[in-house]
Amino acid sequence: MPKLTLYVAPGSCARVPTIALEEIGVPFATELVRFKAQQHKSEAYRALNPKGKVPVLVVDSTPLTENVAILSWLNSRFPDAALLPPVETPFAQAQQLSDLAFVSSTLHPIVTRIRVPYLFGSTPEIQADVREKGMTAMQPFAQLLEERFDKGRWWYGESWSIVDAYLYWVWWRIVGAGFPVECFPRLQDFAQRIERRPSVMRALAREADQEQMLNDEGLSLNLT
Ligand SMILES: N[C@@H](CCC(=O)N[C@@H](CS)C(=O)NCC(=O)O)C(=O)O
Repeated sequence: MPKLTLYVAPGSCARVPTIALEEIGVPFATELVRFKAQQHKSEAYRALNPKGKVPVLVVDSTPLTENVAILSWLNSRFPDAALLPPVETPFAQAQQLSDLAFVSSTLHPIVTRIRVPYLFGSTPEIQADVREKGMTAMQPFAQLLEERFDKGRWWYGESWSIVDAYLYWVWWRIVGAGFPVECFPRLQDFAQRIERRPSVMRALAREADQEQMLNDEGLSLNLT
């Protein structure tokens, strides 16, 4: 069994591989990255991930970055956990990669504009505009998800997958920013349903502990 260490920050997208690891049930350690102390920009952290972001999964002593890569590797290394529904062909595998990439490359950057608009503009006016444009850009995708969850419980119908975990994190981040939840009842149901999944509950409990640790150190960012 490889030694697994996941670098995390509470409220961040590191929640997704945390859920994946909880779902697999393999032993793993977490390392808390203190954003407020700029730990992710330190030389030591950049040696692990030159992009200065979480998550990083260290497998034995080798780091793997990017959610899509981490989730894909976990899925192929631990097939019994069925993080993605089993597929027969390379094309079907590419379709699953497309689904993960949709969340990572299309939705996640919109979340960033909504939640951290100061990365994209230096005046309050520009930041408000970036945030507003992010909210507008998210609308058709939320509608797409609403329709998808009208047809099935999860992204792949009856089969829960790690795509759901990633979508859940996106939803949780935008709801915390005032996205109009009331327009998307299926998505709300979906979020409540996934929050009852034991792996998700364990991942959220880990985050609560990490948040407590940051609070005690005066380094909480209070991400909701
Ligand atoms: N494409 C990367 C995105 C990672 C990312 O944006 N991580 C955020 C947290 S959700 C981060 O580390 N932000 C800190 C920063 O940019 O300063 C992935 O999927 O792993």
